[in-house]
Amino acid sequence: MDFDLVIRNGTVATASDVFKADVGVRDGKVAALGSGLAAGREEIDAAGLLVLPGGVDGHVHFDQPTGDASVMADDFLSGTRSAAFGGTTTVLPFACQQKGQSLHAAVEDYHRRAAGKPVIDYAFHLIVTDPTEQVLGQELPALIRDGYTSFKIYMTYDALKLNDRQILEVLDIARSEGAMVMMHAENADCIAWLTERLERAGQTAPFFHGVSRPRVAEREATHRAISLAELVDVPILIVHVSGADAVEQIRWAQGRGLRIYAETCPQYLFLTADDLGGEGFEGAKCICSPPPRDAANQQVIWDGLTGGTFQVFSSDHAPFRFDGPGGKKVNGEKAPFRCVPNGIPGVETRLPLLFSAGVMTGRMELTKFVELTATNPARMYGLHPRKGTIAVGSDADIALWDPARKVTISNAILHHDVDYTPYEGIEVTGWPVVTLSRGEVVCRDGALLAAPGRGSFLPCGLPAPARPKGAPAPALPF
Ligand code: DUC
Ligand code: ZN
Ligand code: ZN
Ligand code: ZN
Repeated sequence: MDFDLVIRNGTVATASDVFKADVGVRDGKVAALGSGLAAGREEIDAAGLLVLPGGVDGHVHFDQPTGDASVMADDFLSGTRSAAFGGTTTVLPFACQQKGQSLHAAVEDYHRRAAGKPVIDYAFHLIVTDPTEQVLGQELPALIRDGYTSFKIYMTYDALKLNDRQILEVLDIARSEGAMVMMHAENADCIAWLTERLERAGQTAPFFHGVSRPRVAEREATHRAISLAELVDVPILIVHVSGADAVEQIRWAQGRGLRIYAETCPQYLFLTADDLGGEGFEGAKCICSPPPRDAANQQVIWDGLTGGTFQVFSSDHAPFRFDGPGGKKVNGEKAPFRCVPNGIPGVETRLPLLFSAGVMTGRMELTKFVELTATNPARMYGLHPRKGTIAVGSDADIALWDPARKVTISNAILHHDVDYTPYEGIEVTGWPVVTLSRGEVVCRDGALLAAPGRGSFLPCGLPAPARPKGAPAPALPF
């Protein structure tokens, strides 16, 4: 038997095993794992390298209209290019419904935005902002059946948020259709009340963004989200968890046997509230929601990652330039924090940061790294085992990592269209040197080898983790 490609002499890691093996690829899929595989038309010598499943970034924003003068810096080309250079081979950006818009119109809009651009495979999460009878009764069930099997809902932001009654209605649809719900859990009224008080006191610099969104506002909404999900009897995934208080609620729910899943992101491990308080307007570079907390909360997030509270580690890449058009300064350098575009880039640095500070320090097992960054996101969103693992039959989405390579992160080496990185100057050990998507080399040693548009749209299956607790198990595949 021969192969299109054989990756030889590397150390393969999955979410459960680390082993020496050659990987044989045929027709874009992993066709064999073993030693002494027959020749491939192409061969890559991976001696000294780790052969990891390409990362699955389950939370990114590309080319998402904001509803004001701000403009996202990355589209589906620059965003997926940046992802690929960071060792990620699948992304799940959002297709956001605008109030008054049909869900179908939103989905079609985002497919147009993506057309001809992605260099790696992608699927969409929906964002449901306007759960009309039509949306709940027809559009959402139809889209779930068409492979849009996860959606996000917001408890804050006037343009996006649902009230508790609406949340119950959409959770009920998720339950009956088997979709995964992602929850943005922050209490909108607490934030609005604090923001007005801060503004009256003239406390509008970027630093006060963090003050306006305290952990208690996240804790309350997290608890409420859990309670609503318990009432409906449906699993949910709490996204971008920032600190100890929300973690405590999630552990409480998990300890009671509820299927409550959780995601966290690099900003909650590598940034603190102090980063919002830099010279002048510098802190705007780190404005995101929920905001970064402090060192003690970073430790709680680390413990939650290694200890099983969190299932997924995503970037929440929400790219705005600092100086450029539509960016952080779109309303001027004196703009109150409320008027600063909300979000930070990180799709390319997600994996190297966690690998270096987690795996290379001994804090996190390599298998855990793969589980959090590739396998579990694929499972949560109905893409496993096609994506997120290295197994016979899976897509040959693979990143070759040099675990010895030392890199100082700087924006000059990144491939997004943002003009800064919040992680400037951080030194990491370990870097992805070759990224393959369905057996094709997308990037190698700093060069992009893939044509825009080669990435495929992925309809998602119904995620097994979204099944309610008492639901019957699906039939075994044999
Ligand atoms: N939530 C996100 O998921 N991303 C950017 C901003 C936000 O509030
Ligand atoms: Zn349509
Ligand atoms: Zn959010
Ligand atoms: Zn996000």
